[in-house]
Amino acid sequence: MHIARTLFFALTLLFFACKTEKKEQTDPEEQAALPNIVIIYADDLGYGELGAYGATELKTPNLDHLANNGMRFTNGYATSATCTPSRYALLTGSYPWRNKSAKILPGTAPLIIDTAQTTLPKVLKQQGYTTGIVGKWHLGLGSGHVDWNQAISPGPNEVGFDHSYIMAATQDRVPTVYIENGKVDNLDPNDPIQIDYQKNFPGEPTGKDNPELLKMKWHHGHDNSIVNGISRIGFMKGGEAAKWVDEDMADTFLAEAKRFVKEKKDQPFFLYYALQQPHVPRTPHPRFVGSSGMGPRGDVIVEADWCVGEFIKTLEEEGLLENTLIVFSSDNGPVVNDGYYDDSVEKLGNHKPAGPLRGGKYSLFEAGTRVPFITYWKGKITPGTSDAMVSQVDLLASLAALVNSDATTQDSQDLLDVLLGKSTNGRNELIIEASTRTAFRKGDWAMIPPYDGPAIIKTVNIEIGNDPEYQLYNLKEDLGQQNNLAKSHPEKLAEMKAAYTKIRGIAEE
Ligand code: NG6
Ligand code: CA
Repeated sequence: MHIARTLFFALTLLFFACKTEKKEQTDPEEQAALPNIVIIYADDLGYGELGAYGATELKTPNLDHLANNGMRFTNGYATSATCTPSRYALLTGSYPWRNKSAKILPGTAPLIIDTAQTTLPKVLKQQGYTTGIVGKWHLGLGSGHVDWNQAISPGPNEVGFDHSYIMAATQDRVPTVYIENGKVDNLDPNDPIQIDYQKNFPGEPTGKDNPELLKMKWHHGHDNSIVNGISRIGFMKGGEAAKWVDEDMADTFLAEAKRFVKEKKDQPFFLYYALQQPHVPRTPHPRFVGSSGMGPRGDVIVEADWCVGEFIKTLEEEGLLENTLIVFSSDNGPVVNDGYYDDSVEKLGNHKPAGPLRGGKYSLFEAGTRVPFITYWKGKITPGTSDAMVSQVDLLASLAALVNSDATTQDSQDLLDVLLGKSTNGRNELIIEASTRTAFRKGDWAMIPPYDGPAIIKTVNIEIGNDPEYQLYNLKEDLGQQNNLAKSHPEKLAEMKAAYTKIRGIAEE
């Protein structure tokens, strides 16, 4: 009896405690004060690609508008020089090198975010936000073998997103279908999807064996299944009705992003709008073909810029622009030839995708991870340029602070005031990653530890930072990383090594 009464008392207390907590989180007045948050994330867009970042040959008026009327960061970083690890850090606030699975994933890879892990959408959801992702995922799906014909789980909806409309991996990897809330969109059950990354399905054409079927030829890799005249990475059979039309992808994602905003506008929302451009295969809608004079790579950047403009217009029409913080960035640096013959090299002209930086995608040099990084909030952010160092890994703690949550992680720093242009006190130091190698940025200095392997990936023509010796650069005097000061500045090198080792948790050599 006594136990029963105590239990009843305890349960009653718990009930009221939960109720009070819930009430606090969903107080309509507090909620009304919370701004919407949109992260627009490009795929492989380099530091020098936008007018606002010095591009003269490409026209990007909509992104320039955001940059020129918001904060334009000159030291804004993706955590990694490739996609999956950067996206992992963006959503989890955790450095990707802490997770061994955070490397470029095939379309069949299992989800690499633990469903118990803190994530940005979860943090925002806890504060009453409706959360959505539209666009590229590339963080794995399921927990082992995925049956694409059934509900696919866990995925974005299990790590904090209320709504998801995604491509599983990349535009150049199978499955080439959209997935809405764990279900392949437009799938005909009589034509089930089969995916294999090891071997082809008997009788199915491939880029390697059937070049006559291709409208865009592969240069390296990308010689497996053919979808819409483009051969991809991985083999796929079935799912004809569900296959995307590459040229419509930008419009499809834009329509979904707009739909999300229109449907969710009555409560604070978070939208992660992950554009597919200018990743390969570059397939501009016919409206944009020839728009840049630079071939498909330039054309899809113009297309992406247009999408951003249209999206902003929707926010404006819905009366949401003054109450929405927009963050724009890219998952890694630029690559011109990433595996298809698409005229990008031939028609590049004077355009410099990396701007003044050395390297590109896959590189430990600056162009691998230093990317356009813009925050825009009409009426709230005073336009300006900030040289403060900020990383995408900081968005979790910073946006948590914005919504009155104290959520944080080991690696994410609360740089909200920096992002809003109220402070120039950015990060002191940062680890950057490229294909499991890491390097270090502290103050004006960048250090790359010695790594074996080729200095250049020849197929993509990018210097990736490998060198048998330590490299040390003073970025203030030498942004293009031409003068290795490791030998002439032994004290600085020692200081950098010590600080790097402390965070990276590996023994100094
Ligand atoms: C590489 C692909 C490249 C691209 C990249 C992922 C080859 C030879 N290259 O392995 O084309 O798909 O993976 O890009 O297959 S990312 O932006 O998603 O990281
Ligand atoms: Ca990428």
